[in-house]
Order: sequence, then structure tokens, then C-alpha cells
Amino acid sequence: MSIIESIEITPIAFRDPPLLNVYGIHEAWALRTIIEIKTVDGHYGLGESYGDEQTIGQLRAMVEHLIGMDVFCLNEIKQKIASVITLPDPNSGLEIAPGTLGVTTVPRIFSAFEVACLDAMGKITQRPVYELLGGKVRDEVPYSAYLFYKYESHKFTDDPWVDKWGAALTPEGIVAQAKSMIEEYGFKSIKLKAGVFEPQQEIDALKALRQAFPEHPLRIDPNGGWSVETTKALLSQFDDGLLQYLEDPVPSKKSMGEISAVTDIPLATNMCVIGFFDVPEAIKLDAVQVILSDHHYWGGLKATQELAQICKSWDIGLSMHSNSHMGISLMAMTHAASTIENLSYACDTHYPWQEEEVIKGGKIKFKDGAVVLSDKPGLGVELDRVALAKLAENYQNCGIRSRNDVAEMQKYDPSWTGTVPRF
Ligand code: GKR
Ligand code: MG
Repeated sequence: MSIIESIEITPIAFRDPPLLNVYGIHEAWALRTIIEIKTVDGHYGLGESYGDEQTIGQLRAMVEHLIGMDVFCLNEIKQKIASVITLPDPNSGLEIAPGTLGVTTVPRIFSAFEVACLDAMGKITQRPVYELLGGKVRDEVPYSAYLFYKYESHKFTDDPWVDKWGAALTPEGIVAQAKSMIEEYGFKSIKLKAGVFEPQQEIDALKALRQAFPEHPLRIDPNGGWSVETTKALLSQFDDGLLQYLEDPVPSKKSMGEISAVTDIPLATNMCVIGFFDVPEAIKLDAVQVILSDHHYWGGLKATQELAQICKSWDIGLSMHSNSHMGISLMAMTHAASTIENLSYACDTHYPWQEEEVIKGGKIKFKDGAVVLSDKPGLGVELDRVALAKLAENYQNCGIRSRNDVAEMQKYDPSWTGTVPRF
């Protein structure tokens, strides 16, 4: 037994570059929450989740119910959360961070505590989390270079900070960004966030990437920003094997099914299949050939393994999705991915876009595009309490309480609506 004595829920804010997507533009600060569970026998475990007001309120509301429970009894903790949580409107939340939708509330909240409990269990038993999940099948987890169109700097902030990446608004700009990111991190796959410019301009960028990186698998993700007609008209340009997969070209299972009926290019999603409840219809419609898992809203690391089993049974590929995050999430993703044989694509990560950290030793190092697992207990990371206090202060001062890429873009263009499909 290792009883929970206290839980700290700390919202943080860290600088985020002006990254563009179909909904608009990232604000100057990205939000997350750090969860710290302390046990009566003097151990602690860390989790990381979304930092929107709704999630913070739901996490805080759980604390009194979880104190006194055993960190090893995850099933009981899950049942407790499901029985006491107040469910919001299932459609509330901002779709671009799929985990913040009302419909994912229980898995999202459980996941945050599950990761912290697993980290505590690992620290108590002196075992890495991957061993608590059944053991690793790979020693390192590959990630992809996640490219974004972006402005050079945020226009509507008083903070003088400017990121190191520069502007990227053309195919040449995207290739230059890929070169810098791959030089620094060694990534072996590339994903382009799209839905920002006319599709042809974005496909020209993909073709330029193909020329510059002939061996790197490529993906493009317009976040449902293209219509069915537009997507169909573009498909022939992908015929020569340009894409490893096409991610969320259109916005629903039904429309993904319509595309899938006319192409052999694998379609991937982190938008229209966001929980176990979505799987039967997706299979019925043959809507997707690759699911991007995300423990933050699928219900944790063990739920990610369950999703992997479903994907194996139905011959669906499995990859991993990401939003802006810190090192605790990176290590949770890495431990889960290391245990899943059929998680065979390089995972997404926004990590290169972040400069700050909450863990001791600063940012996690990548080797040849991958994070290498160690045999350190738990997630293998420790909290840097000075850094946490600084990022918590950022949260208090930044004024942002829920991510809103649409409203941020309206500062640049008051007529902006962020409606999809856009093209
Ligand atoms: O951060 O702009 C972004 C991404 O578009 C993110 O919000 C998405 O959830 O990365 C995600 C995706 O693959 O769709
Ligand atoms: Mg996506």
C-alpha cells in the first residue's frame, strides 16, 4: 500500500512561438498543468495535462476524493473519478486540442492522475514506468520533425522574447525550418502542419521537402481544413508515394470515409477518432487507416496499450499525437510507446518549439531523432521546483486562461472566423 497524502495541481505557462494552423495562431503563452502526488511514505509522482480552466477545475475537484487512496490501485482510482466527476457539455472545449472536449473528460482527468501514480509506483519500486507496463519492446522512441508555418514574432504581446526559428511562410521557409530542426534533433520523419495557405502552396512545400530530404517519410495535417471535393482533387499529387499518411484532411469520420473510398493513401486522425467510443463507427465507415493515440485524452498509458490491441486486431496503424507540452508528458509518451510493438511510426511532438522546462536538468536530449529510455525509476525525471515556481508565476501573469487560436488570429485579422473546412 502507498497511500496518497496530498496532491498539488499547478497551472503553468511557457512561451510558445506564433505557429499557424487552420484555426488561427498560437498565443504567446501555452498552458499546461503539473500534477504532483505525494504518498504518506514520502514518495512522489508527476503527471502533466492540459492547462485550460476547465481541466484545472476538474483536476482540482478530484483531489479530495483521491486522498487516502492507494497509488497502486489504478482501477479503483478510475472508478472513483468516473463516479464523482461533473460532466460538462460534451461539445464544450476547443477542437484543436481534442483532449479538452467535454466528451473526453473522464479519460482525460484519469490519465493525468494515472501517469502521476505510475511515476510514484516506479519511484517506490525502483522500476521504470515501462516495466510497470509490461516491459519495453524498443530501447528508444523515434519522433518526427513537426513543422509549422509561422510568423517571425508575436505581434500582440509586450514580452520582448522572440523564438530562434524565424519566419516560415513559403516552401523555402519550410525547408529551412526542417533543416534547422533536423540538424538539431536528428529527426528521421517529417510532418507539416497545414490548412494555413491554399493547399497547392502547402503541397509545393511537401514536394520541396521531398527534394531536400529524399529518405524522410512525409506527412501533412490540415486539421480538417480541406473539403471532400478539394481533397479528392489533390489526391493524384500524392500518387507517387509522396506521403507516409495523410492526416485529417477533412473534418469527420463520414468525410474521411468518403476519401478513403477513393484512395490507397493511408488516412490518419487525431480529430475524428478521439476515444474508444469513436472506434466502432470509424471501422464501419473504413474512415481511417492510422489512429494517432494520445494518452492525455485516451485515458492514460494503459489505455494506449488497449488502443494498440484494438488497432492490431483491425489492422489499423498506430501513431502518436501531441499538443504543446513539457518533459513530463514527453517521458510519459516515450515510456508508453516503448512498450507497444505496433506503435511503429515516429511519434509527433511539439517539444522542439518549447524552450522552458519544469524538470531538473532542463530540456530532454534527443539522439538521432529519438528519446532513449533509461533504467531510472518512474518516468526518469525529477521536478525542478524553482522552474515550476517561475512557470506558475508566468501563468498568473500571462492573462490566458484557455487556448484560443481563433481569437488570437482575430487580433491580426478582425474578419477571421477559423471555420473549417477552409479550402
Ligand atoms: O498546435 O497548432 C497546433 C496543432 O495543430 C495541434 O493543436 C493539434 O492538436 O498537433 C495537433 C494535430 O496533430 O492535429
Ligand atoms: Mg493532427
